[in-house]
Amino acid sequence: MAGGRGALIVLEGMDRAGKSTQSRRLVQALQAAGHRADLLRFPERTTEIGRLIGAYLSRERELEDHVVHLLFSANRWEHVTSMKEKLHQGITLVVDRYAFSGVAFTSAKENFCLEWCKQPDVGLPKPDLILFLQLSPEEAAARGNFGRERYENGPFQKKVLQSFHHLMNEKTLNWKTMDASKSIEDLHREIKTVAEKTMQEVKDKPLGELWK
Ligand code: T5A
Ligand code: NA
Repeated sequence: MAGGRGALIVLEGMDRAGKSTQSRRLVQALQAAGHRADLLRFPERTTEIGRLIGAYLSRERELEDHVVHLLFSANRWEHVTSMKEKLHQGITLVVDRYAFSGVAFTSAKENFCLEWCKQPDVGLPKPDLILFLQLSPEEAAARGNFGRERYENGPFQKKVLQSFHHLMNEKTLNWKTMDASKSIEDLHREIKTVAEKTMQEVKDKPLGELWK
């Protein structure tokens, strides 16, 4: 393919770290610089599965913990065909949360191990870059709207952070930790620089499979 494939770039981090803000800014900046880039987010709440997840998160409905975990994973799998098509057409995908959130949140619950949590997402397109937006729970709580949805409480968030640290120790994945306490603009500039470098590096490399 002439221009090569697009990069799969994931933003992860604690709630309120600025993942959605930075994902949007990155896609806009890449497009403005003449790159082809699209924004994705998980959960993608517009599908049937996504609406069920949305109702669970807003506490409109209860679901058994294993069921919710598998639904979050299914919500990623239902987008895999279109993700692969876009990447192979040379479109870079910026993804607001991915399988790492899935594993970190469920494994923070009682009686869930990391290995069980990873299985449903094994084989998803493997990110070329995972940016972990780091922010202390105190700084996160000081940002808007914290505490309305399920999972948005301090003790649970601390367990989620521990799970993320376990996942970040895996050297087969390209994690980069970013200081999310910086201003939106400063953080954006840093993210754009690493993203463009990754896009250049992976364009002639095959797309990998996650945790395989
Ligand atoms: N989940 C998710 C699972 O359990 N399993 C899964 O598989 C997946 C994918 C929903 C929940 O689902 C869980 C994790 C979550 O609990 P969501 O819809 O992504 O996930 O959550 P949201 O509530 O939409 O987003 P977050 O709380 O994670 O926030 P963001 O996206 O990190 O932060 P953002 O950009 O919305 O910013 C938050 C606020 O801070 C300000 C913004 O203006 C905004 O007001 N802000 C800054 N302020 C100062 N300095 C900066 N640098 C700032 N950047 C942003
Ligand atoms: Na978000």
